[in-house]
Amino acid sequence: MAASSAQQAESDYFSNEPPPKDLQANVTLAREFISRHNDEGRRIVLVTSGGTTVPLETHTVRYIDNFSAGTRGATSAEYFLQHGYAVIFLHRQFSLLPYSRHYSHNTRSFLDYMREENGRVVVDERQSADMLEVLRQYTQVKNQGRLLILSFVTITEYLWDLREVAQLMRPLGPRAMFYLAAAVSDFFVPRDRMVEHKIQSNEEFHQTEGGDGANARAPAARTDGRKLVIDLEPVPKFLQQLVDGWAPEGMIVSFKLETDPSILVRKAQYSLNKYSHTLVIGNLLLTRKWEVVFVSALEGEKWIRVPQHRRTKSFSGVASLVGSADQSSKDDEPESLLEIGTVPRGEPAVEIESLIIPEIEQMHTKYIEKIQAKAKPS
Ligand code: 9Z3
Repeated sequence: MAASSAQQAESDYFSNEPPPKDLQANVTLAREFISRHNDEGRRIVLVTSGGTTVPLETHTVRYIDNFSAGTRGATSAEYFLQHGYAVIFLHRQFSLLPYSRHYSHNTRSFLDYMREENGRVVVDERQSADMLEVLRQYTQVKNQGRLLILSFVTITEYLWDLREVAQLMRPLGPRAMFYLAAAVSDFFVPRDRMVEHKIQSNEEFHQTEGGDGANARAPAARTDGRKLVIDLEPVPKFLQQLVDGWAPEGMIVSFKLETDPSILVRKAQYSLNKYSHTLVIGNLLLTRKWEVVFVSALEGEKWIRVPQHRRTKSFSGVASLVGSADQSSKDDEPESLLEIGTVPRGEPAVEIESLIIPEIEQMHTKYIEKIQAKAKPS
């Protein structure tokens, strides 16, 4: 898309879609966080995580959602923190969080990690060593003020937050990184095509009007007889604006999710060519926990895989802060694909993010050197 039409799409979108209520509070927190870490010369990564919703009504009862539980984002954030980054964690409200993800298991309550002893709550001995390790890392990060947690729910909230935070990160130049792991909706209901009240299934109570009275366009989600008809519009492609306008010197890592293996690399390559950013990480829905493909101008196509015998779902150790490789409550893989219990004793399971983040850190170092070299007068 030409720069001017991307700009036009941006200005149309943000003038039609109202900002989230907590935008100013988020901006205030982010501004302080960014300026403190910038003064200390630290690298900052914005990690986006979890899925965006697409509300169908202004007073939202129904919405469209996606599968993402935020495992990739929350796990990656921990490894970035381990590598010294300051992390802004922009996540879907109630999706997984760094550190606490180890204890928000889909089949286990956090209360299962505790027991009563002489009228007091204590951590079960079998969990204690692992939990101490997680707690130490969490406490250190917290004391150093290196993790800022912000949240969104809808696609519009996500885009407003992304734009504001990216613009605040501009002064960091190449020390800023964007790691866009959130599963972002490609389609949405524009505000002027959204019905105000709950869509009625009972024909006797059908609404007759759309959003803005006489000038209203046909509502995007409406009933037609007894059917619910939803016709969504495309979300403008904001990667272009991020690359060119919001934080042009930052390193940008986007994710491409597919379900058809035969098109994954092509789609990742297409995205890289289109937006000319640093890296696209391709992953498939069913194998995303143990293989991804890096597609970049620097290194072409490069697969990263967890070795077969180090993949597991059930491992709960934290020797390398691994936790369970899958804590998603919305996951959809058949269990058999996850090779439960295949990790032999003494060989802790490996989370793929523990392989991804060091690679990206190295790319970031090269990226910073390249931008700094360009900026030096010859
Ligand atoms: C990803 O591909 C993430 O890796 C996952 C992580 C969403 C698969 P989980 O939360 O899953 O760990 O269960 N994110 C996709 C980001 C996205 O929506 N990309 C757009 C696309 O694929 C382009 S920017 O078209």
